[in-house]
Amino acid sequence: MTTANQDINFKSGYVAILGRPNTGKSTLINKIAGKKIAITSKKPQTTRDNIIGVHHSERMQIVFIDTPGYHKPVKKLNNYLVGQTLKAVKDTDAVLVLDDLSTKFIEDGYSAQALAELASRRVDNIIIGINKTDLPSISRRLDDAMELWKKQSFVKEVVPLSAKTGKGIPELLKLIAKFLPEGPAYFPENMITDKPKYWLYEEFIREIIFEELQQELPYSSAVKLTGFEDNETGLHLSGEIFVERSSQKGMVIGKGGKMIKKIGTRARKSISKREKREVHLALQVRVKNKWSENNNGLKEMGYEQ
Ligand SMILES: Nc1nc2c(ncn2[C@@H]2O[C@H](COP(=O)(O)OP(=O)(O)O)[C@@H](O)[C@H]2O)c(=O)[nH]1
Ligand SMILES: [Mg+2]
Repeated sequence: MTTANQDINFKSGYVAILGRPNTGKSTLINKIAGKKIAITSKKPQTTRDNIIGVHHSERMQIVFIDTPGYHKPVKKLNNYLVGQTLKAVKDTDAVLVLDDLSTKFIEDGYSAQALAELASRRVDNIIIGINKTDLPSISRRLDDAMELWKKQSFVKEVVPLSAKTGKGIPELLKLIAKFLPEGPAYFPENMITDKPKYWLYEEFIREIIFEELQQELPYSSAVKLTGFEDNETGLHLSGEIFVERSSQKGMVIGKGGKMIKKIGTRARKSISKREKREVHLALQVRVKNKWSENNNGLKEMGYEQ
């Protein structure tokens, strides 16, 4: 008996998604995986780990890796994010560099172009995805941008995309197939990510923190799930939000506990929507002095190199 996966023509491989912060990498991997596995936000540097999202089809399997994005390291945490991004590029069959044409001023020198060049030193197959083409401001400039990218010798393909609407994704998958070797599937068909459920829930809570809190606070926050019980009355979760200073703790809790209540309610609804079931969530706020600035702090929050 043969299954699709044992078919000699079956193809499989890894594709890392690289790009400046906010170009839509996490939005794209969610669309490809068909379910929310990576959190997204209007704020840059939301993603902190490499996240695998698997595309399954009858003839191939593509394992995409969402990365935190390349940017100038300022704190230890930024160092970690950049390290994760570079790690993802290793041993991949192709790299997809997302460009959203929106960054006019590159303060740290890493334009989409510089990133693509950096990746091309490690991987032969560089694909450029021009994302957010659903926005008129971008679609207007699409032809010119594609022309420019195609002139680059290290670029194999250029594809217009909208991670938001899904436009261009079938074409992208087809292009990638050309670069994949024949081989068996790496992941079983029902598996769309490598991350465990508790990790996803921590991330869903962190996403709300990015939406509700301003300035440095989201970047100083980490979430740890401390309780996880699954029974007939629903999912019972408890977690801790870590910040770096006691003044920040006050802001996360808010006047009369208003803010922490809001975060808890929104996170509960978001997890409940994904799991399509009742969720109970209890949150506490704790201070871990300057955790994002030293190796021990990072390790404690689960960000280990
Ligand atoms: N209009 C539009 N917005 C997008 C698209 N892809 C992502 N975004 C938005 O861009 C922001 C950053 O997206 P995210 O996936 O978090 O970017 P990442 O930092 O590269 O992972 C979010 O507000 C997304 O909703 C797209 O195709 N079209
Ligand atoms: Mg992201």
